[in-house]
Amino acid sequence: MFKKTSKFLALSCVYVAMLSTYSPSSSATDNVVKKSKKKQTATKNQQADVHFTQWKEVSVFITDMVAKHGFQADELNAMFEQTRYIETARQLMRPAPPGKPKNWKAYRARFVEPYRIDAGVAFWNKNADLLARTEQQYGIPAEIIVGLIGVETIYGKNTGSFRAMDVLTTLAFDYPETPTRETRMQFFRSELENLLVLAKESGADPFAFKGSYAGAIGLPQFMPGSIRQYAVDFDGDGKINLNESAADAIGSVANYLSLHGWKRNLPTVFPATLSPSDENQAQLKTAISKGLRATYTLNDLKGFLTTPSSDAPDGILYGVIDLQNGEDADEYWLGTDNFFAITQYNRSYFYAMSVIDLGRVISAARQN
Ligand SMILES: [Ca+2]
Repeated sequence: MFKKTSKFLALSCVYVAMLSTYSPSSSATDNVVKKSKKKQTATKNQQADVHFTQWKEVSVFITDMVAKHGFQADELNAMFEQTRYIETARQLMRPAPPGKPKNWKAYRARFVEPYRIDAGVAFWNKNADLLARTEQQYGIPAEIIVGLIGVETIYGKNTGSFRAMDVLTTLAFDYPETPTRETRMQFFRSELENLLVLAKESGADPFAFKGSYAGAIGLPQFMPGSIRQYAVDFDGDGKINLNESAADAIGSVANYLSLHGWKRNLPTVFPATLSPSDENQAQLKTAISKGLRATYTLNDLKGFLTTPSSDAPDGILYGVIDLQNGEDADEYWLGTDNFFAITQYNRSYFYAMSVIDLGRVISAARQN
């Protein structure tokens, strides 16, 4: 996994979610994907006249894969001969034009809404035993897993129907002209490599992996590299299937969070209040620039940022979360290591807060 500490990325919303496929998930942009589905048909999606096997960089890649992983060159050539160029994937990777100021309330409303809440209650009820077992084994509360899979794909209703092989190849060798083009192509080449190795290791057809325009696969939208590193066969059928097995998706999300710093029995966030003054603004700026990490004790923050919540424990570290609300005042929270574990899934405060809020609301709805 790549790690970025840019404050700009940390304070992200839709725009940044589109850019940040360094995390396993690249799908919090589901509105964008939906839009593209409406506009694009299968035939418009591809350029039939593109033959990847004629591209020099693809030949080099094939040679590398043969040397590194023992693939047969003719087998890979045959695969890339069948691989389609996906113009949509390329278009969706272009940076969005500068828009309105970031707005947490507007972002939240897209995810914490009746359709997703109802689907979440149904998913939780259907998988209640499994979620309880997961909580016991990994220490991740059911509401976090339910919130996360809901934000990602509405419990599998919105996983994307692109062949990962097609979109990863397109983005690995023809990423749009952006300042980060080289890094991004490296990233997608590495994910393409992971997809090929994953398919080989699991005896699967690489074209069978379906997902988002960025190659994120299944209910939890894992990139192929994350599947290899973090996914688990939680239903014990001998295969990892993130597209069809809710159990595998649930177990894999739990395993991912657990290996990214999740701590059992630790809450995620506490509301915070900023005492307004210029000096506090400066301190706040410094605190936010620490990136997606918890580095402050409550005592360090005393004087400029306080939490009215009496159950915020002493003796642990917090990070400062600043949620911009368009023209309205920013909202502040203190995040624990568990909040930042969620940002390892998708590097966005808005994303992590949506996961937490959706899970919380679904949990409350189940009680009624
Ligand atoms: Ca399985």
